[in-house]
Amino acid sequence: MTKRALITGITGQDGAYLSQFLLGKGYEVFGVIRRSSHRGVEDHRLRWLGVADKVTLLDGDLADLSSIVRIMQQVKPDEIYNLAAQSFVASSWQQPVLTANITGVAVTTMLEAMRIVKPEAHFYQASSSEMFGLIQEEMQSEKTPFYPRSPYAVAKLYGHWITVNYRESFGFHASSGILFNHESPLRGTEFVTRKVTDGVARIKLGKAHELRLGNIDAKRDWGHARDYVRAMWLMLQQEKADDYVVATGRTTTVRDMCQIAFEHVGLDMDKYLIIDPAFYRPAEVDVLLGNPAKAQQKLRWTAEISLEEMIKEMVDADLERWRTAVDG
Ligand code: NAP
Ligand code: F7E
Repeated sequence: MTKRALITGITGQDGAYLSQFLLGKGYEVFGVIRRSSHRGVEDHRLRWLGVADKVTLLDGDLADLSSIVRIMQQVKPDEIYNLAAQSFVASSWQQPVLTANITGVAVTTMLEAMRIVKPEAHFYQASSSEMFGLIQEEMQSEKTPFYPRSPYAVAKLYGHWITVNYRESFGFHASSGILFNHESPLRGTEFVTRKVTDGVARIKLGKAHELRLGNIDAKRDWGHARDYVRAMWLMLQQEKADDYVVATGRTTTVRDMCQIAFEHVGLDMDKYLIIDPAFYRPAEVDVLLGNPAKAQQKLRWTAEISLEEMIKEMVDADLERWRTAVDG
């Protein structure tokens, strides 16, 4: 029987890659799409991957339980991937209540809809390494205590624990993936990797003359979204639901990541990079480094794409976009 997957956040980076992955496994893929006055552009990532015509998009919003219940009744999914969120950490200080509602409380909306319609479905919650925040251990694993440092991270912590709670309260097959930063050519341009690769591409093509960044001493454990959506799927194929850290086990400064991008196009970073305090955060997560041992052992998952390969792929994709941009 063909398996049916429901993805919230299908129009985002991970939703697009996960759709492509699940379609490749023969799934029927459904996604929640929220109403926008910019109809026609929301599915640009799905189109970029060539899968927009192969998925079914259904109108709904995580702020609206009734829309989620109706979608759940229509789809009757075997697997539910809850990827929708206000996911930009910096914006979570500008819109803290919305972030709490969508990134946090709406996880309960998803779990309640599942409880009403399809309690036997397998559920994935997109938890985040941001929950470790002010790190309590040098390498963060499933056992490391959390210390969130932004309204986003606080909301994710709620989503994480309510997922654990429904698993323990109702026996739900509900897993939480504590994913470290993962990027791709489909990353939003507000996130630092894509801001860098897009900026480097524009500088190379003479369309920009500088790149303004905030704290370039921050360190992140960066992987590729294509690798990370595979880990999400693997979690839902296990006999028992559980929580997993998904990471590469390597951490790099923003400065060094930026250097890879500039070097790839033969430019001297120091000539273009400007430190702009406007991009500093009220509270910073200085360093993250994940320990993926459990995912490696139990899921047989490992990150396959290196930071260098990924940044080069992203720069090349941005060069191509700007070369062919009609208004560029
Ligand atoms: P993203 O590109 O920002 O995508 C977020 C998705 O959520 C978009 O499809 C967005 O729809 C949707 N969404 C936002 N508010 C919604 C609402 N009220 N109702 C329905 N949909 C809504 O994020 P991503 O990078 O793919 O990340 C996917 C998930 O993993 C997020 O939960 C994120 O917090 C989490 N995460 C990401 C990373 C990472 O490094 N990428 C790491 C750990 C965890 P629109 O297109 O309409 O805006
Ligand atoms: O920042 C520093 C910034 O916005 C990374 C989300 O997917 O991953 C992401 O959250 C670092 C921070 O990602 C700029 O201060 C310096 O230390 O790319 P980012 P993030 O905040 O780590 C986690 C795992 C998630 O769950 C989130 O959803 O880079 N930085 N200068 C900058 N960051 C940005 N955005 N822009 C700058 O100019």
